[in-house]
Amino acid sequence: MMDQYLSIIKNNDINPIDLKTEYLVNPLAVDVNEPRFQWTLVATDPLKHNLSQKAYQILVSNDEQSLAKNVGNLWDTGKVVSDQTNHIHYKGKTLNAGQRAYWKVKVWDQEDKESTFSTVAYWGNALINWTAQWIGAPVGTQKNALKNIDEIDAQLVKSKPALMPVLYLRKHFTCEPTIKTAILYATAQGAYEVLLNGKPVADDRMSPGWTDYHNTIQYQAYDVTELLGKDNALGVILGTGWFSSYVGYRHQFQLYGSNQTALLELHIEYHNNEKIVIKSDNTWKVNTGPIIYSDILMGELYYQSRDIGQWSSPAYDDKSWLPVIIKPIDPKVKLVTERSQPVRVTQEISPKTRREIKPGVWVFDFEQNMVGLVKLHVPANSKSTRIQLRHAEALEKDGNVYVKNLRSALAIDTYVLDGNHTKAQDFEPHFTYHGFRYIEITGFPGEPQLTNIVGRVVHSDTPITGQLETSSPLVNRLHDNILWGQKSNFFSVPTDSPQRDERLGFLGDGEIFVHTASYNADVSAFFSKWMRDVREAQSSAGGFSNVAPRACNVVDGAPAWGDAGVIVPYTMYRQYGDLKMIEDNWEAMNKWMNYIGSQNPNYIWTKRLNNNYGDWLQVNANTPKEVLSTAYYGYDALLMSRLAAASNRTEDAKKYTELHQNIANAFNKAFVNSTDGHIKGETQTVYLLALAFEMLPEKLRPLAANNLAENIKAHNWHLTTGFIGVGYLCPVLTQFGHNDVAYRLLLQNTYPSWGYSIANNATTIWERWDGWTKEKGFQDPSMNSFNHYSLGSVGRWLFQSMAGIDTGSQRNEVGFKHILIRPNPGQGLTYVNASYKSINGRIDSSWHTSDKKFTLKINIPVNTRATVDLSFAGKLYEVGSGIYDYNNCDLD
Ligand code: RAM
Repeated sequence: MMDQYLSIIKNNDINPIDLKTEYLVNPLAVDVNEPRFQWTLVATDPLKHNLSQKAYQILVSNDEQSLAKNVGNLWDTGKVVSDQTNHIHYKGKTLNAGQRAYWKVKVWDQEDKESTFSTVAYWGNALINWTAQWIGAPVGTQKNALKNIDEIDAQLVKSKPALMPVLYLRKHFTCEPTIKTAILYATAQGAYEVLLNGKPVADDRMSPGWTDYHNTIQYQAYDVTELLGKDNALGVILGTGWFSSYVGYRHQFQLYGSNQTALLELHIEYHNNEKIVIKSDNTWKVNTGPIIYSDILMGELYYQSRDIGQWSSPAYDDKSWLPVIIKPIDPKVKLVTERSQPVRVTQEISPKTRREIKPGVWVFDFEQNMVGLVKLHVPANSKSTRIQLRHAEALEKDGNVYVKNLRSALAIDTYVLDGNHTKAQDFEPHFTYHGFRYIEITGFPGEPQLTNIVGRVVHSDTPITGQLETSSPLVNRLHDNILWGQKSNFFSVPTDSPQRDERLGFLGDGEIFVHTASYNADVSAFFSKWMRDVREAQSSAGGFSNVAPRACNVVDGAPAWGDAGVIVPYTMYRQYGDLKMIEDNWEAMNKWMNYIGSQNPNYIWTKRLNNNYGDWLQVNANTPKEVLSTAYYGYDALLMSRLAAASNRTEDAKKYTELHQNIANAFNKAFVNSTDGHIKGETQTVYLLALAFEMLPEKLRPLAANNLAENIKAHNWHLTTGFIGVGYLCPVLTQFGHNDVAYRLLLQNTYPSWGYSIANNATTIWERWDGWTKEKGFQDPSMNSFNHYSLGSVGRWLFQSMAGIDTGSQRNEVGFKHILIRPNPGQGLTYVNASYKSINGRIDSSWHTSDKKFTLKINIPVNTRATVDLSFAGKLYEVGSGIYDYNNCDLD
């Protein structure tokens, strides 16, 4: 039997793995029509070349048993001759609400040899008709729980009305022991965690995630089959979350409402196919407990004396609890399935050093700026005490934590212990998160040791896809810092900062970083979710917003900010081959184009500039705002023409190509010297945008590129770009013949440069080039985040141009189906090892140089082809899958 199995494996060349549905691994609730399937292929023998998929067969069944017998009772595609491995739409029988479907795939290789079937994947259909009711606490319950707290806490909650006790909701119920499946659907106006019989049903945090709760609320689905018994209790911990915490800046709170509520339906199916539903309704009970508040920006306050014991176990006596209040579902608010990976703890970091800076005040250093929370381990028999943790990104000169740049975010977690515990205990906050590298602890019983705390890294759990290592410690640290910036700020939405009061989904930051983000991690689902937020935030006139969800900063989007509405879908199409992205956003993108076009008939974008930020946070190099805005308008038109062509909108493709041309003509006339290619403003950014966005006639491009290089030289090989120009800096220099200048900037370590922050111990990307300087110390704390990803948008160049891993960007070459390997070695680096797990499989590219010779080793995934462009050595190859070596190519 075993031999036979092995011979099947050996007999064919490729096997499908990593099955996903709508970009996710086994999502339990999906509400798109015709969800899309994907897999990747691996070679049985990694040394073989030119392997591809000739055909596939997908089977979908409503139960695992049928599928095990190779019966697809919902869909059997039969053998489909196609090399497609992703974005394959389900076209089988319609699923019922909540129904689960199992699927697997087998493939035929280039010689028509058949693989075995893959392992089984599944997805659950959305819960279409909710019948539960929102449940919460009677008026006054939370206020009452604020009585009799310590004076210091009473003062705080008085001055900050959004600080509200967390609610505990519970329901006791019984069921038969013959359970086949049990799926819990849950959400909240607030943030929630569910326990079933005392055990958490999942490890996600801050669910249901951030959306514009006025219009759309995500719900989660959890398989709780294993947790159910005969006698059960469901328990919900319900905090304020984005719904009613302090959110954004200017002390804003309760943006969506002041009363937190939860909504749940537990669908249980017995083996005899009978179904019961336990749902949130007026039979539930509610109480407050030990968490006095848990606020996104302010932190958590915990009173152990108010512990309510095993409150979510079935046997718990809830006689003293209050009946809940109920609220019907508002049909105007859409309940949608969670579109992306949830926020989770992804890593734990121990502090590296500790110092007692004053008697009883300890500062711990994690040596890594991060996002998340601290778990505190308190030894047994500790006396009653009040332990306070303050979070900070930096230290003052005297060793105290520097918290001024947090603005009004307190970022303090406090545990008031009752001293009655003979066992050691762990504490961590629930519905808050902090951006920090340092912790200040006061009130710890005895001397806190390094082992008493651990940093837990929390963010949207997008799978890491990029690996990069080079001969330069500076570049390695830069890559790490960029990745940390991404992890720290991809928190349900792509935020600008994780530590101060703000943490908003700025579109400008998103558009400039999205390409880099897509190399570092699989952000296909994450940006699918965010584009829904972006569309929802679009004004009726067609203006994309400055931030999405549109909260706190409610104006329409500025140039380079609003344009994210076009640039993000384009980047998703380019990186993942996602045509649905185009369909989902086409109308909104068109509206945006008309929003600009209708008021700027001369093609120079001077009206509807909104908060025009220009090249935000540049270094003494003000890019004229109309040059920047018009260049972006031109770029939008260019991308729209490509998206139209990709989606067979021939007329639109023509229209937008013409529009791009008209804008470019107007741009040249208004801003460009047609003999020497000088551009109004004379900043690095004006050249970068004009070149990157194809605004200049061919003959002016080399001249403009020289002007750019001259400008950099005149700044003694330093950049002067802000958030916007920086994204195009290295890519444009490399593309237009100044790769050497790109490397000079990359490896620069005096101000302003990436290296300067690294020389000053940065472990994340700073918001400003001068966040801290030797001469001036900290920048103005009113806007000085040390964990912002925008200036890290050079990350894509590290993969795309330095390591040379890119997708062919012609039509049908998107999504790394046809790969472009085009490494650009440069002075100062002797080797680069990189890999990228694309939607079409993992690509490796490693090169090293010695004695003016260049050696490259690549691995091209099954079912793709690559152009290997070593133009600098006069070489060009077309290859299929497999490992290839190109040894000792001449560098000069
Ligand atoms: C600040 C931040 C943010 C940026 C806006 C314009 O709030 O730097 O990242 O997008 O300004």
